[in-house]
Amino acid sequence: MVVLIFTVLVWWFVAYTMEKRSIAYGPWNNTMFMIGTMRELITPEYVASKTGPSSPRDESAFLRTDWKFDDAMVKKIGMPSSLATPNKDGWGSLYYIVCDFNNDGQVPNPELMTVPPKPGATQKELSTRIAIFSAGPDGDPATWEDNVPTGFAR
Ligand SMILES: [Ca+2]
Repeated sequence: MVVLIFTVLVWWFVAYTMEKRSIAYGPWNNTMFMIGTMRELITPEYVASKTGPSSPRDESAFLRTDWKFDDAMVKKIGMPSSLATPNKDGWGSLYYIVCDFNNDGQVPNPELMTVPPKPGATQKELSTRIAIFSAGPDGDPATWEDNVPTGFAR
């Protein structure tokens, strides 16, 4: 009987702390994971195929993930029961994406594209084909301290 009560108490405590943790860290961790896999799997060509031929191929403008990902890509990106999805971050906002559409292996640094830019940011170009970030819990891309990631330049 004592063992049973003890087991129930331990179970309750573990369930309680796990729930608290998932509330506190869920959106962050889910968003970080999602951005990590999307950065690996999504290419500018994929983005172009989703946004359609009439959409401008402008590297210096933010794209938002308001297109429909095909099921195969959603499956690849994966992460069942995540708060964050390939379309929206853990706080329900679309991601910000910058793509290397002219295929020179560089994109403008998103830190300089927000209004105002990230304080102290100077690096104009990043050596990558795609940059993805979340505006964080405040939903404002210009407040970099809560963005995921919090910056791009090294
Ligand atoms: Ca922000």
